[in-house]
Amino acid sequence: MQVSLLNIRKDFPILSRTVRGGKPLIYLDNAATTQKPNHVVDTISDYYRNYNANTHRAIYALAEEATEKYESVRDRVAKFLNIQERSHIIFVRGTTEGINLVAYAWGRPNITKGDVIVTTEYEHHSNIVPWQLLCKEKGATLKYIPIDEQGRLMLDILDGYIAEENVKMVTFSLMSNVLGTITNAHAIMSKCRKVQIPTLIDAAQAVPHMRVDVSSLGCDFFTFSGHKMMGPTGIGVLYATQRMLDKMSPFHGGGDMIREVHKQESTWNDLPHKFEAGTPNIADVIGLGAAVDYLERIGMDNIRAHEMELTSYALNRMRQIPGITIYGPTDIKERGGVISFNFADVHPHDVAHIVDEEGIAIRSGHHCAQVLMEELDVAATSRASFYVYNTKEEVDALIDALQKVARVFKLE
Ligand code: 7TS
Repeated sequence: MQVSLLNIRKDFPILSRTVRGGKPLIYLDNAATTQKPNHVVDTISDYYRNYNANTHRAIYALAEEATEKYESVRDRVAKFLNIQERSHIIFVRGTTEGINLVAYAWGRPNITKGDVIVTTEYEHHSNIVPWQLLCKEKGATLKYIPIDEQGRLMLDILDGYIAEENVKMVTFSLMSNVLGTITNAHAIMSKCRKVQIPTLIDAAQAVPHMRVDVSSLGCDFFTFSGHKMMGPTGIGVLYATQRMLDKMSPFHGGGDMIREVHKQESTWNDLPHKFEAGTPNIADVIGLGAAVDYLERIGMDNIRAHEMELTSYALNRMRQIPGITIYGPTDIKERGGVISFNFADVHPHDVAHIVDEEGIAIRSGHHCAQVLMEELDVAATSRASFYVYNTKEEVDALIDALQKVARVFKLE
């Protein structure tokens, strides 16, 4: 890797702290949220300290500066993801709000009784529950693309759904937050494009870890969260195409999203403001811009290369541990830096607890993917997830801790 890992780690003071009586923190829960570099934290505090003002309203200097900085993030996000039209980028609270916005503002006017919405068995709850709510209200049906034994989508099933002709939306995550599977998005997109089915991509786990080109994907909706890519919490992005935006009603009503308001009716502001009601999350949009700049400086291809190296090293070592079951694809090219695993009958919380005693943060639970847990026939898994600031030495420490789990529970 060309980028110096040591230099990157220096940008994250939290990575030098200790926990549990002096153990160096080893943070391996990056699929839940990532740590923030100084550049992001400083950029946010610079806004509050030096040019705090509301956006899009006043003409004084401070307000102009805040508006300009806020709007410049739209341009940087557009460039980062190769999106042609900046006004198609809507700032939302995160992936969850992005999907809910689509299910509400697009779904309610466009879905009717008998329609079918297709999602996948490895979705996060945020790409299942909003569609369940919509289907229940409209009398539509939610169908699932199943996974094979390596946790990859069985796309021939999608062909069968599409052949039935009433599919009105296909939605999927670009990378599973549990299995790490990278979805073959181009294959899904080409199936859907042929018959003009709208598509939504949940890119919460993909945008932080690899180069993503939204124009080449050609999806109708695309959403992700800032906090999983070194940015602040409470901010994310929803991108939508013009053909979808034309068919959408407002999501929230209030200030900034209107052109004119009269006693009985109102007209709507231009895009994207029509979908950004109220005072936006100005500081965190600006913080997201700083995260994009930081990631671009490291280079998305370098991040992906580092995570592939780390994940393949971790997988090879983990496979030697007695009693372990590892989920997801075996080919490193088909997976990101997320490894879910179980130890025979040991509860994942016990695993996470033993690992935590060594200062290592991993997650245990259903990971907001209970449909997937049912398919795997488990209640929960343990999960380690990496980012560009993690090291081989940290993986070694994880392996030592997992070997301790095997010893404690006398696994062969
Ligand atoms: N989609 C995927 C694929 C996710 O992994 C997550 C969060 C979300 C959507 C929701 O994102 P939010 O920012 O709106 O909350 N995933 C996880 C996780 O794996 N552990 O904690 C949160």
